[in-house]
Amino acid sequence: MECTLIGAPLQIGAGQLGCEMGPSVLRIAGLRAALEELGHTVKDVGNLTPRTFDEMPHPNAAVHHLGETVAWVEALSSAAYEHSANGMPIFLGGDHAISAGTVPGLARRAAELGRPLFVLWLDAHTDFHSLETTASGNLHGTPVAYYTGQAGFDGYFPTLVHAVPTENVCMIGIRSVDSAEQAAIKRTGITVHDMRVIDEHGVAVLVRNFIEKVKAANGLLHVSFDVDFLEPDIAPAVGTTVPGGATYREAHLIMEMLHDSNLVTSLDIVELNPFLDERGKTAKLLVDLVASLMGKRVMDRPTLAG
Ligand code: NNH
Ligand code: MN
Ligand code: MN
Ligand code: MN
Repeated sequence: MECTLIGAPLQIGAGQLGCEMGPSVLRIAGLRAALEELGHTVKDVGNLTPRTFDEMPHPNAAVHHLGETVAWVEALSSAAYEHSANGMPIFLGGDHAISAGTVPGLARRAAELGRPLFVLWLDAHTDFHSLETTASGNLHGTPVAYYTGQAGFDGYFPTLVHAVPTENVCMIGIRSVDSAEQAAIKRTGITVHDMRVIDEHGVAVLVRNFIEKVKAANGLLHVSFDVDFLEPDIAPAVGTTVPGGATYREAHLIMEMLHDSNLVTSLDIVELNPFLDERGKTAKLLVDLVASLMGKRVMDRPTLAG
């Protein structure tokens, strides 16, 4: 498969600086070599840069860096559309606000292909705030509300042409939800598997059910991987660690099952803050997880996920 690496060094969507270094450190940790070892061809198009922007005020005074975020969303949406024409785009974040650009660009591609886009959101958080409800004002907490077409972005974020139906979004790993998000998400078709659901059922059945749904609809599948999905002990390099995250094997199993499904067409790796890492350990784990998603396995075995 042809993989395209697209760096998106956006950091002001998060509450702490440092995600700007994410793309560089994912490259330094050996992402290209890991993919090539699996037989993929890799094209690294370098890092995106947004157009010049003016800062945009918002009635919610907590909201910050809105103008800069909007410029990135535009650049990312175009890049996602362009680089999804063939092969597999892998977006190297950057904070999670990048998904407010990547997902709409991919949704435009899906619409052109006449296929529905599905999103697997691996995260401790639901990122379902509108510009009105966010209390932190950190725009990495808003992408899902935006790309599913919820109210409260008009006149600020680019007009959304291809919203992802909420029924096509599945979240796994959730363990920190603000009350406004909780209230809003309940009114949607989003599948939210919090850690309790993982504890009770295991990740395999959750992933298998979603894979079946995507397969039945002949969908494209975008995976958005927030570092804080993982247990902080194994992945400390993120500004918003929440205890009780996915274990090493749970994360690998999800990636391995997704690989076997043959459905994944694009990927975001977001929220890596190398300033907080311990000798590159989080970055190396992320490279290993991408390798599992792209076909690395311990032993050849019959496919169970299909
Ligand atoms: N819900 C919180 C906020 O909006 C936290 C969001 N932080 C994240 N999301 N890291 O993945 O500020
Ligand atoms: Mn997130
Ligand atoms: Mn169109
Ligand atoms: Mn998160």
